[in-house]
Amino acid sequence: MNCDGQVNSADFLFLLQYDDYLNDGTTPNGCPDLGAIGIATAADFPWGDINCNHHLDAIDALYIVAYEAGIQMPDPSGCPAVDARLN
Ligand SMILES: [Ca+2]
Repeated sequence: MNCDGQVNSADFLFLLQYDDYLNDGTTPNGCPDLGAIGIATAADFPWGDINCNHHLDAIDALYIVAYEAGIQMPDPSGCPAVDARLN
């Protein structure tokens, strides 16, 4: 999500802080900012919307920490995998 090529606690914390208004979703190094539309292959899902429900919230952060822990979360159809490379 922060375009460092890894799905890890940095992504989890960034999303959780965004959900708590502790950051504005601006990412480093030209990476799409949280909420940017038209980045993911699935149409109209905002960047960071891990579970493709059109909302950025703590549930998306949960998907990241679950991925790290090897826990399978519900996989909505048409939603890219947590670790999918999108561009
Ligand atoms: Ca979501």
